[in-house]
Amino acid sequence: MTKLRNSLILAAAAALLCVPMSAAADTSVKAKLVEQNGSGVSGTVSLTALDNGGLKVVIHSKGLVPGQPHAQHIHGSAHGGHFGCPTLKKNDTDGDGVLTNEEAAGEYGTVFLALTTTGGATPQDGLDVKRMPVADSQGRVNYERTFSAKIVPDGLIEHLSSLHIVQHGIDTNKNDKYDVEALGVSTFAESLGVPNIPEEATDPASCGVVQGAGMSGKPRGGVETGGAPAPDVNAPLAAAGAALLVLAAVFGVSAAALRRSHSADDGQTRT
Ligand SMILES: [Cu+2]
Repeated sequence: MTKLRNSLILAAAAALLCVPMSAAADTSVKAKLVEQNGSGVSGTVSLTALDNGGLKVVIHSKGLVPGQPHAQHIHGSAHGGHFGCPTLKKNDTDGDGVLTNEEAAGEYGTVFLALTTTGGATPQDGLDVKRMPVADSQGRVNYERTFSAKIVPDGLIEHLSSLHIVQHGIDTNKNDKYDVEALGVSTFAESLGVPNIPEEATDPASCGVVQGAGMSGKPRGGVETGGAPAPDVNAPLAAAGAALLVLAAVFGVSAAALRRSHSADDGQTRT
């Protein structure tokens, strides 16, 4: 009896503190974006679960590649798996000093919600760079969108405190664009049958873990984080194929140029 009453009191207290165990009131969590791949990107994210089932996402970030689209996603899992942000030390499995999307995905998990500017927001929309924010001439992205309850995937609100946000797109050779001369082609895109996408376009540029009130008492690098990725990690990759075609179309404008530089550059291309 006492136990039951205690949990009721805890539940009430949690509700008052806006811990996301109830959808009865707007709940806000924040994340701080930190650079990946030495991109110099930083920023803040706030995620607000609205009482109508929607989700408001606000991102302010800087240090991105000016004038370039940056694919951005909420990563995480409907099972509440605690994926975290990758590090070079832990996740650069080929030791080349650059974290590819494949190397990082084991850490940050699947695309849960694609942070597009309009339209759909499924993993399939995840690389549709035409609907991703473009950094301004100073490399800033200020993004705000409220996703309706219909768009927000099942399980996301429930796991609001164990999500993270990833922005993609880096410029390692500092020429203000994504090009294959820098890191070669994206093997991630290639594995989905889409050649000639610069790896720079898909490599992670920033990552931020939600600092949710509901997680404050728990260690962030729990058992789930340290373990193997959940079996569904690779499932959305196939689904991302369609979006990658869009990505290819966007970069297809200069496909001839890409091919030229690629073949001229074979000695330096990463393998
Ligand atoms: Cu992502």
